[in-house]
Amino acid sequence: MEEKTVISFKNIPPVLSAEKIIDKAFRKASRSAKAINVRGSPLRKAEIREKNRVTVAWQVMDNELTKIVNNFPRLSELPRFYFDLVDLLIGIRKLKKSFASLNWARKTMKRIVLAEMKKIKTVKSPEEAGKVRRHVFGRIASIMNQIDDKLTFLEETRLRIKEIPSVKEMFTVVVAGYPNVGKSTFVRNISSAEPKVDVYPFTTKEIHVGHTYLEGKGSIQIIDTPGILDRPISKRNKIEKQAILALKHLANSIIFLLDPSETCGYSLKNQLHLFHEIKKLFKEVPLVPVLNKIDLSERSKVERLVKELDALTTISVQRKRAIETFKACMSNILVIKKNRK
Ligand SMILES: Nc1nc2c(ncn2[C@@H]2O[C@H](COP(=O)(O)OP(=O)(O)OP(=O)(O)O)[C@@H](O)[C@H]2O)c(=O)[nH]1
Ligand SMILES: [Mg+2]
Repeated sequence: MEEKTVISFKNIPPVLSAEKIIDKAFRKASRSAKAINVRGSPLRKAEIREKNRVTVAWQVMDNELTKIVNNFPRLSELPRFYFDLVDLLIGIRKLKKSFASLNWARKTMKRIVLAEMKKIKTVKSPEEAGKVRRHVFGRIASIMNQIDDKLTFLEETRLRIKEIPSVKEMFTVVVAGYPNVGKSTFVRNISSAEPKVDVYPFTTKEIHVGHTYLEGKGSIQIIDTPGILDRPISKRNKIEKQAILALKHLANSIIFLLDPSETCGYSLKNQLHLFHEIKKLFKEVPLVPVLNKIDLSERSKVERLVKELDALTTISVQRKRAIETFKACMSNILVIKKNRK
């Protein structure tokens, strides 16, 4: 499969506040009007200057709003994983509404400016021309202020989605399991990813992407996910749901980590129940159970589990040799069943 980056949200330029856009527009308009050299009566000069000032201010605002909308990736063109992730983290409906408000502001400003421009042509004195211009400025600034909350929301969105890692279109292994079972430690050990590891559950709050090279298979992508609890989807929090999205949209193969020692703070019974649920939910994707924290687990319990799950792999992620052995046989364990978009 061709290796290509599907999407990146990292380079969206900052979204300015209404106040900053208004400021920029009015300053540019003032500079532009001063720079034009007009001949004729004082009334004619005022008319041309004020018209120029209105046009420039309006165009700067219109441009800024157009740029904001265009700088965000088109929601309808987002691959499913990103679409669902943005929906989960931000809300697609709210985003669409914000873009619609920006478009509304552009249309309304245009209508106001075109109508008021006609008035400037009919003024009887330079003062009157200035008055019309100030009136237009007031109205377009008010439109901008009406969408300020949308601009703030879009800037917050930009900062949030900037953190979403780029997932490549290549063979992908998603590492999942209960919280605190050692997923991130495992991913750190087998790939280039460096997710945080800590003693408490839900240390990992979003997905992390790493890569590793496997003999015979080449470069593959490894994804660390937040822990998932064994409970109905409606009860799951946003952190757990991100793991479900990675499993649903990205996994060519799933490594399901179990902690028989239960030092993660969750019973093996619950972990196994989740394992079977995930197996049912994603039946088309090969699911590989891996037993971790063997150093802390009772031997007989581990042996029983190996038989029950047909789990070929038992590891203790801190023992480097076990990890090397695991990597060596990973190609055989991770059967490619299908490629995903
Ligand atoms: N003794 C022992 N400790 C381990 C092993 N694997 C992980 N740990 C420890 O278990 C704790 C949790 O490890 P993480 O890698 O953060 O677990 P996680 O599954 O990513 O946790 P969440 O991100 O919270 O879901 C850390 O203190 C690790 O050092 C292991 O094989 N043996
Ligand atoms: Mg983790």
